Amino acid sequence: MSIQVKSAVAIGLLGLAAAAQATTAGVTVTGNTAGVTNAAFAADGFTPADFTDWQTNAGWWNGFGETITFKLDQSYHLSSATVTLDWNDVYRFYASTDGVSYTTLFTVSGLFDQSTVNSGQVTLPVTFAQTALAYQYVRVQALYGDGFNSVGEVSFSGTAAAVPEPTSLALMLGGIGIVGFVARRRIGR
Ligand SMILES: [Ca+2]
Ligand SMILES: [Ca+2]
Repeated sequence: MSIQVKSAVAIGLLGLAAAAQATTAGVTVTGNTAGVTNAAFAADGFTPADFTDWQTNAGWWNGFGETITFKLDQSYHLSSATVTLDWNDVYRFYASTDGVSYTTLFTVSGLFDQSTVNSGQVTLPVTFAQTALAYQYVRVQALYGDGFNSVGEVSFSGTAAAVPEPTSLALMLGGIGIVGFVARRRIGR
C-alpha cells in the first residue's frame, strides 16, 4: 500500500471517530394532537427567556391528553436534552425508532411547584444514560400539574447512528474513488 493510500485511510478513520462524538440533532415538529396551540414554537430555534409567560412563544395546551411529536434529522443514541417548559408542571418525554411505538426517555419534574398557577417558562438541561437504541422521534406529554402546559423549545443531543446516510455514504465512496485514482496515477509515473 502506498503512503498516499495509507494516509487517506488514516484520515478516513479519523473522520469516523469524529462522527462518534455527541452532536445536537436537528429537530422539527412533525405532529401534535388537536388541542395544542402553536406547536411549531416548540422547535423553531428560539428559546424564550426564563419566566416568559407560559403561552408566549410556546406550544401550549390544557389538560393531560395532548402531545407534541418531534422528528430528528437522523437517528441518535440520545444522552442529553435542553428543554424549555412551563415550570409548575411535570412533563415526560418519550422516544421512538419508527414514529409508531414509543418508550419513556426522561421525566422533568425538578421545578414542579403547583402553588403557582399557569406560571412561566424555564430552560433546563437534562442528562441521562445514553440510549442503547438509536431514536429518530421524540414525543412530549404533561403528566400532572395545574393543567396549563407549554413547551417553548427543545433540543436533543447524542451519537448519530452508525449507519451512514445514503448521501454521506455516496460522498465517502466517491472520496475513496478519487483517492484510488490519484494513487494509481502516482504509481503509474
Ligand atoms: Ca402550568
Ligand atoms: Ca421556540
